[in-house]
Amino acid sequence: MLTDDEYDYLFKLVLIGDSGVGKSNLLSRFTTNEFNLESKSTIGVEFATKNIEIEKHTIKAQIWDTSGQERYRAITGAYYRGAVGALLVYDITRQTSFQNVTHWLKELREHADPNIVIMLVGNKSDLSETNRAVTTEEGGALAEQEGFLFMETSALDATNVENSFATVFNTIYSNVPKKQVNADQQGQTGPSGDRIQLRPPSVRSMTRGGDEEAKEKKSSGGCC
Ligand SMILES: Nc1nc2c(ncn2[C@@H]2O[C@H](COP(=O)(O)OP(=O)(O)OP(=O)(O)O)[C@@H](O)[C@H]2O)c(=O)[nH]1
Ligand SMILES: [Mg+2]
Repeated sequence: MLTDDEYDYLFKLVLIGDSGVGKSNLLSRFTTNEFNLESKSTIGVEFATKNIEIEKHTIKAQIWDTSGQERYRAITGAYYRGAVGALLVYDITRQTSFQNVTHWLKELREHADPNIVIMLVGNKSDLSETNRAVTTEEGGALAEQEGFLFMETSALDATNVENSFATVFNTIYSNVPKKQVNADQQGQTGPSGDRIQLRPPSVRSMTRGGDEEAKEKKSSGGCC
C-alpha cells in the first residue's frame, strides 16, 4: 500500500491557452476542489500535484500552469520539457480565445514532444445558455481535425473537470507499453519515448510528511 507521496509514475501535464480562459481555476478545481471568481492572472509558473489511481498503479499527476499573457510567462522550453500531456484551453464565450488555439498549437509543436497527448478544452460551459460564442460542434470539429481529445468543462460548477484530466491521464497511461508497466522498473520510456519518472521502491520508503505534500500542491516557481 503506497502512502500519499509514493507513486509509480509521474506524468507532467501543461495547461495552455489565452489569459482568462480559466486554466488556473481548472487546476484548483481538479487538485483542491476550489474555484475563485476573482482570480488574478498567473505570474511565472505554478504547479500542483494530485495522485490518481489507474489499474492499481499510483500516478502522480504534476500539472503546470502559466499565464496566457506573454509578459507574465516563464521560459517556454522549460515549461514544455518532459510534458506528456497538455490541456489546450479556450473560453466558449470568447471567439478570440478559440481562434488563438492555432497560436498555442504552434507553440506546442515547436516546444513539446511530438507524441504529447493533447485535449482541447472549451471552458466556462456554465455560461452556455447566455454567452456562448463558440459552438460545441466547432470545438469538436477542430479537435477532430487536429487529432485531439475534446471536452467542454466548467471550473465554476465542476462539470467535466475531473473527467477531462482523467481522460488525458488514462490515455497517456494506455500508451505506455504494458510490458514496461508491469515490469515496475526505473528508467522506463513513455509514449513519447522519454523516460517516465518512476520512483524506485528504495526511494519510496523515504516519504515526506503530509504537510510538505500540501505545500508542494500550490508551490510556485516550480520551473527551471
Ligand atoms: N463562469 C465561469 N468563469 C470562470 C470559469 N473558469 C474561470 N472563470 C473565471 O475566469 C477568470 C479567469 O480565470 P483564471 O483561471 O484566472 O484564468 P487563466 O486562464 O488562468 O488566466 P491567466 O493566468 O491570465 O492565463 C476568473 O474570473 C475566473 O473566476 C468557469 O468555468 N466559468
Ligand atoms: Mg492563470
